[in-house]
Amino acid sequence: MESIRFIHAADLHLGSPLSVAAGAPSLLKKQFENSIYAAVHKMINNAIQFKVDFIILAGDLFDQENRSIKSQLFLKQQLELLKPHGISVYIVHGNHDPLAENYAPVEWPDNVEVFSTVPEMKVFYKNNKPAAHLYGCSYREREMPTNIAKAYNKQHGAPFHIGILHGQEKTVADADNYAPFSLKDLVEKEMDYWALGHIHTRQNLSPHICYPGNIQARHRKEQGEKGYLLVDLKKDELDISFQAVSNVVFENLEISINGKETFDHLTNTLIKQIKQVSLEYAEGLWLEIELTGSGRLSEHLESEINVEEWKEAINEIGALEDPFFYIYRIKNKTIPAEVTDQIKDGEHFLGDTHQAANFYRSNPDMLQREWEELLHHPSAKKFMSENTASNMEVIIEEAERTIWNKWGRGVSN
Ligand SMILES: [Mn+2]
Repeated sequence: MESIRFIHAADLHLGSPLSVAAGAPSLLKKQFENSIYAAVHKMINNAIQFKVDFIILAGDLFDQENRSIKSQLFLKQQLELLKPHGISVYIVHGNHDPLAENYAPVEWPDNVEVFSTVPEMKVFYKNNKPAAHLYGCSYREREMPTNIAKAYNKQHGAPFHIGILHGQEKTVADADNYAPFSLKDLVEKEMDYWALGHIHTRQNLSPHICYPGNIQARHRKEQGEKGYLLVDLKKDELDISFQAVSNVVFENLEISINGKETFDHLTNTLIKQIKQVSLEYAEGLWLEIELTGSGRLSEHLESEINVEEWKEAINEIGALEDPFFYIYRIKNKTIPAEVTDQIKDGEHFLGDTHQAANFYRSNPDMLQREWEELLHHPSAKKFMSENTASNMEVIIEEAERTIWNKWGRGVSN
């Protein structure tokens, strides 16, 4: 029976600057800096081990238009490893690594096929017979305002048809410059599979139209395990499995201090919760911890020195775990016990503060409007900054905490 097996990856972003929390130990920083290379290498080994027919790289292989020579030589050397195994590679270039840009060129080995900047078809042969038609188009410039998918024309003569596209659905904000398409455009082409790239979060637009996401997280906002898709295409059958290859994984965890009377109790709970984050492949976890709830420990968590010391102590434990974990930030969102007690006892001002904070949380527009008024206030404006949209939640938190600490203490003393 006819079948093909391939790897679909995208958005390697080789050469991406990886900035990390300033306090991280140098060993971890090094490991993180090397993480994309390690992930790509793991994928190449998998390709050989899983005996795939070919690999599709759906754009943004390199992070910058100038493509560091280091990244190019690395990728070339990796793709060469596939050659003795008869594994081909199909590449389209995206907005980060367009073809027209000026870069020091590296010649690809002959098992690599790069799609040009006009939509074209390439034939994959298996046992000397056409086994798949692949359709693709590389970006010439950083911007690709045309709907190139529309120009992919299915040509009969092979059992399987695969579209490769670095682009974004029209309905997504900022799609205009990234080969915007509608789901209908893709469905109408009647491909067996669409290998998409550009969106860094793994997602399927339909069972056979998929973004694999990027291969390794580059910062805290790219959470969870990352990797590629392993695709098995048979007649009337499609099998897709996600394969994790990212070395370093970012996660956020929320821990409640409710009912925790001591730091060792809280520490045990935290470590237990960290261990529940299951990792398929990664060597370690980079964590942001958000502390919530209310209780005695809240008061101690207000001291930055305490939090820093506690964090260091937990990180010493984390360094010895396998996979290791490293906490790069602890956010304290706990409410001091005395504040909740006072609110319970009818302390109306603290209660009102809490209500007002919740009101602004659910009506950020209102806060934005009041903020803008303050921007023009003769004496307040020098303390204000305009870039607040993404920080509204933090501003509300800080305001609430400041009021609790000043007023709450004042009343109880
Ligand atoms: Mn892109």
